[in-house]
Amino acid sequence: MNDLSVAVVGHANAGKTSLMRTLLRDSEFGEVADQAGTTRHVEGGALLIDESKRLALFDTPGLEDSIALLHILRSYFSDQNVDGIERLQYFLAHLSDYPELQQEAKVLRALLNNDLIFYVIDLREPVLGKYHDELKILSYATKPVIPVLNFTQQGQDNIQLWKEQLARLNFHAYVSFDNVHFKFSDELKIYQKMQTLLTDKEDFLAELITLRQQQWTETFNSAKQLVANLFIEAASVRYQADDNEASISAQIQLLQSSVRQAEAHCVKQLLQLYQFRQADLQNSELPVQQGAWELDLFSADNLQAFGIKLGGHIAKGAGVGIAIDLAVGGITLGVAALSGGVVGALWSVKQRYYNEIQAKIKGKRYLCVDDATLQVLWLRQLTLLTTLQQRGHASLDKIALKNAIEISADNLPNKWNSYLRKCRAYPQWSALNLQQRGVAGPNKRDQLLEQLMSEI
Ligand SMILES: Nc1nc2c(ncn2[C@@H]2O[C@H](COP(=O)(O)OP(=O)(O)OP(=O)(O)O)[C@@H](O)[C@H]2O)c(=O)[nH]1
Ligand SMILES: [Mg+2]
Repeated sequence: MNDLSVAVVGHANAGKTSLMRTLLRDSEFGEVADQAGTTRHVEGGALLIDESKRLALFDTPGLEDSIALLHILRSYFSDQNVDGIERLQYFLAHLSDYPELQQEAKVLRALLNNDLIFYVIDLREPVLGKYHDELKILSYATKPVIPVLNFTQQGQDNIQLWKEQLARLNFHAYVSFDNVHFKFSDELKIYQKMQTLLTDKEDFLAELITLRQQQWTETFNSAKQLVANLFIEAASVRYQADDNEASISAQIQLLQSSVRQAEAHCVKQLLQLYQFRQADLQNSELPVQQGAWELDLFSADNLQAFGIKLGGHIAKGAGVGIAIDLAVGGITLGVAALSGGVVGALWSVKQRYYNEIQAKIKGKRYLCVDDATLQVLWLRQLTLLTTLQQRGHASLDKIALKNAIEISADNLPNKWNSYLRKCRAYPQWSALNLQQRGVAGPNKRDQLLEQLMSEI
C-alpha cells in the first residue's frame, strides 16, 4: 500500500473529529460533542484512490496542557544542542514519569508517525499562549503542518489575528474549512495545499483531487437524475375514477400516497448518494395542495397542447367535438371534416388517445397531481440537494425539508408549463401508474429527463 498519512491534531474541542467525518463523508466516525476530551484514542480512516493507494487520516485526542508539555520538553538536554525530534522521543521514553500527560503522548506519537499534520484551529478562540505552545510543539516534529482554520462562519473576526500569529511562528500556508457549512472547493484546497508542501506526493495528490472531483460530479449527476425522474413520475401519473364522489376521493387518496411514497424514495436515495443517514432528516410529509387536478383532456386547449394536430378549422370550437365523435365511432361528421386530410388526422387521434376515448365513453374521470403540488415537490428536492451539497458530515442538526423553500416562480424552470404538459400527455411514463398500458414514448421521456436535468 502506497499511503500518505496525516495526523489531525489540535486543541481539545477544536473540531478534529468533525474534520475527519467531513473528509471521510462518514457521520458515524468517532464521537463528536461540544466538550473537551471527547476523543480519547487515535483512530484512523482512509480515502481510497485505488487498490494500492490511499490517503490515511488519523484523529487524535485534543491537546489540553501544552504549556506544561512544552515546559518539560524544553527542560531536557539544557546544555546540549538537541533537536525537537530527540526531545519528543525522550519524553515518550520517559512517559511513566508523566501520568497526567497520557493524551498528549498519543498526539506526539501521531506527530512522529505521520507524513503531514493538520492543525485544527477553532477560530472563535482568541490567540492565546496555549496555542502558541501547541504550535511550538508541532514544530519539534519537523513535519509539514497545514493549519486548518475551523468555525469560519462564527470566527470571522479573529481570522486576521490568527494569520498573523501563524506567520510569526513560520506557518504561512493554511486553509479555511468549516465542518458544518461545507464547501467542496475548500476541501480541494486542502489537497492542493498538501501538494505544495509534499513535492514527492504531487502526483499522488493530483490523482486524489481528480478522483474526488469525479465522484462529486457523478454524485451530482445521479442526484439530478433522481429529481428529474421524480418530476416525470409525479407529473405523468394519472389515476382513473368513476364519475362519482366516492370513487374520485378514493382515487385521490391513492394518488396522494403514491406520490408521497415516490418522494420519500427519492429523498432516501439523495441522502444515500451524499452519504447521509435517514436519521439526519427531519420528517415532513409532502404537502399536497389541492389533492388532485382533474384532467380535462377534451378541452380544445388541451387537445392542442397534447400534440393533436388538427386542421385549423377543426381545432376550433365545435370542430373538436366532431373530431372526438369521429374518432370514437364516427357518429357525427360535420361538413368541415369531409376532406381526406382531416380524416387522416382524426385517425391518428383515435390511435393515440384510444384509452382516453374509451374512458370518455364509459364516463370515467382522470385525476392528476396538481400544479402547485408538483412545484412544491420540485423545489423541495432542489432545496434538499443544495442542502446536502453544503452539509458537512459533522453537522448535528437535522435537515429540514419543510419550510426550507419559498415557492416562487423564479425558482422554477422557464419551460415548466411545457414540461408539465408533456408529462400529462404521457401517463405511460410514470411507474406510479397502475392503470395505464405502457406504450411508446421512452425516447421522448429520456429527452425530457435530460432537459430537466439541465435545469438543476
Ligand atoms: N458550527 C461549527 N461547529 C463545529 C465545527 N467543527 C466542529 N464543530 C462542533 O464543535 C464541537 C466539537 O467538535 P469535535 O469534532 O468533537 O471536536 P474535537 O476537536 O474532536 O474534540 P476533542 O475530541 O474533545 O478534542 C462539536 O459540537 C461540533 O459539532 C465547524 O466547523 N462549525
Ligand atoms: Mg475528537
